[in-house]
Amino acid sequence: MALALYGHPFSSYTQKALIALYENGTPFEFRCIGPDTPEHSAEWLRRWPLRKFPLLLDGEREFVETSIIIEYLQLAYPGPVRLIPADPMAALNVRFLDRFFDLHVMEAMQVAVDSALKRVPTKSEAGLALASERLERAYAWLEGHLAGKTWAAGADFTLADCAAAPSLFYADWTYRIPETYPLLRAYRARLLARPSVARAVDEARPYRPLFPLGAPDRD
Ligand SMILES: N[C@@H](CCC(=O)N[C@@H](CS)C(=O)NCC(=O)O)C(=O)O
Repeated sequence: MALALYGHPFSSYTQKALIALYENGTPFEFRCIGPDTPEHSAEWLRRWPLRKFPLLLDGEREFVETSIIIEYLQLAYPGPVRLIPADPMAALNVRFLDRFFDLHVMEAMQVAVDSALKRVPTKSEAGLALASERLERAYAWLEGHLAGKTWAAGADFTLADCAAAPSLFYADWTYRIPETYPLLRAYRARLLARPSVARAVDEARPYRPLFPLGAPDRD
């Protein structure tokens, strides 16, 4: 098998890449980075000493950064679901939305997680407050943006939705999407019902106790 993905099922960015692979039924081997498979951790770190996963391996060629991984999949392993539109202006919009979810949803949520794990010199309560403030701004923008859309960029499921699914999943656990944002809540529910996303969420289910803020008893 040519493709291998190094990552962890509970990791939001690993899920982003998994969703893209599942969308097109692209064959690959999953190499879990964890205590039971030190050989995978060693190989991942040898190939990417910056210590961020996932990492995609295609033969001897490696790719990191999930947006780049998904761009590569679209180029080298295109399938029925076109994750980056062919039209350059439509593609630009998808790339913008992908950045929005990574930078303003995933990273905002990460502030709370990092403070809870004591990875940054911010107390847990302050980290959660800061994350909630940033997420509230992102949610408000998304509520306006999603009017009349099925998926993040419109009618088609794209790279932006691969980024949206795990970021909104964990963001909602961190700072629940208020009922005043019904379009955003419905979009998150639509993502969860999508088979590629449902599969990634199911595979991560056994690891929920790892969520540093305490996982709620719901998806
Ligand atoms: N921008 C990167 C972010 C990757 C990332 O932050 N991955 C997390 C796992 S979800 C990670 O490697 N965390 C390990 C660490 O920060 O030590 C991407 O899109 O791939």
